Amino acid sequence: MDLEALAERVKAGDARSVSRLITLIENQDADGAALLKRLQPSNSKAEVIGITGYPGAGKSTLIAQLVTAYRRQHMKVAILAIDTSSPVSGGAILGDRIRMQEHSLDSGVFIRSMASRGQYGGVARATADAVGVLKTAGFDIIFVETIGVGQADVEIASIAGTVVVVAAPGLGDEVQAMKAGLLEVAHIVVVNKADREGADATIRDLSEWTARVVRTVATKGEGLPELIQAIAEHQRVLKIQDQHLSR
Ligand SMILES: Nc1nc2c(ncn2[C@@H]2O[C@H](COP(=O)(O)OP(=O)(O)OP(=O)(O)O)[C@@H](O)[C@H]2O)c(=O)[nH]1
Ligand SMILES: [Mg+2]
Repeated sequence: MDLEALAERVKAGDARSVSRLITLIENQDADGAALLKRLQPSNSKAEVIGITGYPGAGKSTLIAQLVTAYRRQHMKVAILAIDTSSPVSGGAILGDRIRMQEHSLDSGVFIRSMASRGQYGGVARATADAVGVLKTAGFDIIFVETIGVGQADVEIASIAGTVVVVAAPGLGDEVQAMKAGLLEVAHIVVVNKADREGADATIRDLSEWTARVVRTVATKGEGLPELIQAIAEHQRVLKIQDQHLSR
């Protein structure tokens, strides 16, 4: 394999090469590791946004909407879906699928799913490395979609600058479980499916636990401007913190 050539194509943002390198990393290939080392460090200013929450809460649908908004600002967007059953295109209603199909033809959008394969510590490692590759490839916004169960809660916090936890009404026990894990790492909590019964109660409940709760109906785009603003505000805080640290 011509590692030098692959490195150059990754740096140029070539999607197939980016995908190839991520596969090498996933397979814990020695060439992949060597290439990764060669590509670091990057002076990327990418915003890494973790979108996590229970299966079916609407994470992919929300991401599809966010991608549309960021593309309007001409940002290059990448999506890594880790162990989700519906990596962005799947599981969504027809309307979402059509919207994501648009994205899949858009060279400014890179979509990739990754399996954690249940390896202890493997999710964090491979995901962090894949994010590194995407930064090198020049993406401005990198979404990491994970199911927020078990260890993934903590791992997403080490990878993403902004962690968005997605809840939905009617989860009951699952919302209780979230309080113990996910909410501790959340910067923004989204109550999606606000068109469903019980949304107000879920919002009230979660508001007691966290400062920033955003109400959305992802399928209709409701609450999306508020979510985009909340993400931008948090990213601004991160950048100010970084400046202080680098002084
Ligand atoms: N009523 C309603 N349905 C929604 C809303 N957002 C998403 N859905 C639907 O909920 C289902 C699951 O949405 P996804 O976006 O695939 O959810 P997800 O969290 O990515 O699911 P996994 O990746 O499997 O964990 C789809 O059928 C969506 O159309 C919403 O705001 N209201
Ligand atoms: Mg999904």
